Amino acid sequence: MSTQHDQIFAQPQRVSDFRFDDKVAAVFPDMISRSIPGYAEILSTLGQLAHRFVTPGSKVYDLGCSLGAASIAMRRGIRHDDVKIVAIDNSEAMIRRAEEHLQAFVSAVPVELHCADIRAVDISDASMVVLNFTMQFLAPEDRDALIAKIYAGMRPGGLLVVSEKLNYRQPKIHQLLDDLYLDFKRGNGYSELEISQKRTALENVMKPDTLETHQARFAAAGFSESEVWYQCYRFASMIAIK
Ligand code: GEK
Repeated sequence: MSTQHDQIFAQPQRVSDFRFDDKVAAVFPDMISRSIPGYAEILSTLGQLAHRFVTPGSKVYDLGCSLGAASIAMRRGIRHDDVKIVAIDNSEAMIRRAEEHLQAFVSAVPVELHCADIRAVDISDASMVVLNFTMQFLAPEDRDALIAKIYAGMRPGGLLVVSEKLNYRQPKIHQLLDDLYLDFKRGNGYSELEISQKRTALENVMKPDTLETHQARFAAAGFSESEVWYQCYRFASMIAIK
């Protein structure tokens, strides 16, 4: 699968709100791997977690699947042939390309792709649910209901993985971890102009929560245990067990 270099914000432009359109979908693998520390490690751990948590005859959900990278990673770990992965994204450009990505890898585990809003889909009989950097794009007031719906649709003992960009409660810590994150982006070849224009584009679109908010939400939904398993600068991946 050819991957184009992300140059979307390289030239000065009148910046509008970020959208997951065709232009973004075309450069997405390059964009996400240069923008999220630990993205590759998080994906490979999703495979390990799928190996341990996905049970026979159950469903696995990849919510906000983009090009299907998490589904591809989980497929590698799943040990049962009567499992189905349901991968959902509301960007048509992403879903179209996800189809091609998934076909490029052979697997016995079927992946059903849907172009839909994750707030509107049914979740049932799930042994594993993944929100890999998706919930941050939902309106904050919709997040509690989404996690509660996921909990209700999961089998006991099932695993929820939520990876997100974070805000920190303490201002000096927040500033420091943000600065370190910007250094990470510079180190991956993004210019100051690209960094600042992308930031402006995301301002109204991506609203990070604090870790405390995430933890309280998992507990309120009924998850018996939750923890951060990966954290770097402004990013974390969390697990919650029903
Ligand atoms: C990965 N998980 O590579 N309903 C469905 N999809 C949505 C919604 C919604 N309400 N809101 C946003 N999306 C992927 C990466 S990217 C993360 C996920 C990022 C989709 C949106 O279209 C986009 O494809 C995805 O969530 C977020 O593991 O770009 O930082």
